[in-house]
Amino acid sequence: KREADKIQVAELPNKCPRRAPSLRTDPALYSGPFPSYRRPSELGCFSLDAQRQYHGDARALRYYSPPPINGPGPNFDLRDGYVDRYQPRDEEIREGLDHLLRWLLEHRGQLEGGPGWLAGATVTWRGHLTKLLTTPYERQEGWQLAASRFQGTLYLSEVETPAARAQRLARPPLLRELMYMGYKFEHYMCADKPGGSPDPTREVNTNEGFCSVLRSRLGSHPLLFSGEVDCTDPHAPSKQPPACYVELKTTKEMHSAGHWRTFYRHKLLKWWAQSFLLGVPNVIAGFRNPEGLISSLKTFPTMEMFENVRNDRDGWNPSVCMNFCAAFLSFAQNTVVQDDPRLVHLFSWDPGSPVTVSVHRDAPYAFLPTWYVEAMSQ
Ligand code: 0WD
Ligand code: CA
Repeated sequence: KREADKIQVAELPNKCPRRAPSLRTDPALYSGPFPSYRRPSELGCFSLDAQRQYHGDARALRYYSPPPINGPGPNFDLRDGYVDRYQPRDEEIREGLDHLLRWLLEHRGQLEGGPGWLAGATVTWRGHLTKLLTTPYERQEGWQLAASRFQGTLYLSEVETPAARAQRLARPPLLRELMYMGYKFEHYMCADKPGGSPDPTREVNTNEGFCSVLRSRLGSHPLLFSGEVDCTDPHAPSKQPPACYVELKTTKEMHSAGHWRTFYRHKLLKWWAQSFLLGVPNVIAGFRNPEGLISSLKTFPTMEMFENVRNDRDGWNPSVCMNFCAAFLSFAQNTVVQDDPRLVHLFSWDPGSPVTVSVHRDAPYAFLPTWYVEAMSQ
């Protein structure tokens, strides 16, 4: 396993013995058998309220409440409330890993796996792992991940690239509305209480969120990560999280085999990576027409998504995604040797290039907050 990981790190030519190591991302390099991935188990959860305040409980969890099967079918107006009932989160506030670190600080004494388990683990957001999984197939957006080792644990926190920041600040009005529509769909599909009905007249406030904290392991890499969960299904066959969780998505109504093919090759890869990591068994898609109405729904079981591209030469392969992620974790573990919360190894990737590394100290890249480092050092 270790040997296999090493091969992917570009060999240093003799003429240039001091060149910094890098990691290639070509899919062909990672097409081995599917690596072991421990079934994710939930360690706990937390909620962020309408003011983005942390609570160590499930108060922001919502309950899956789809329209009745024998009813008239959905007719959700996703644009409703965009102008007058929308409270978007302030995206200038960079939270890094802070909420997850607060959870970890408050539960570090109760972690299963023994006292040494955390020291050998990687701690991050699920969303960061999703980006790693899809990297071998990504042709548009690069990423930067900051890494620090502290008390043995490797922490990974995304840094917004200059290109991503520029794109966010210049986000076209149509794209802004599209983002709102994704959240609005959740309000048509979820209730605040089990057995309750959705209330689409309520304001959409994207500060609110429910996050699950999970333990898993990819190959030899123990993982502790957190991801935002849309809702839980009170009627799910398993009441045990994450098996009861449901991911909600909206996508354009499709009208040709070509549309479906493109959807399978690109969007479904992202849906699969995100839900597979956390162990969410089903993604419910709402298809929206050009007027912003959802008129049909479809369930995509996470474990069946790959079937849509299994025989497609231009499709994606889950083994490649997971093998690359494992190789990146080995690369990061081997690169970040010094245990120092103020030291940052910045891993940068742009499509078509290998992952490269640069080293930084303190601001602006250090991301482990003083309150965390001090409390953990007590
Ligand atoms: O500060 C940062 N750089 C980031 C913070 C980047 C990514 C995430 N986060 C935080 C957010 O504060 C959020 O509470 O992590 C949480 C979500 O974590 P995740 O589950 O690891 O992220 P991801 O899988 O990318 O997204 C899950 C959902 C999204 O749903 P869709 O259906 O669009 O995938 O979390 C929401 C979004 O609804 N979300 C965010 N909400 C607020 N701020 C953000 C964000 N930056 N990113 C995703
Ligand atoms: Ca969602």
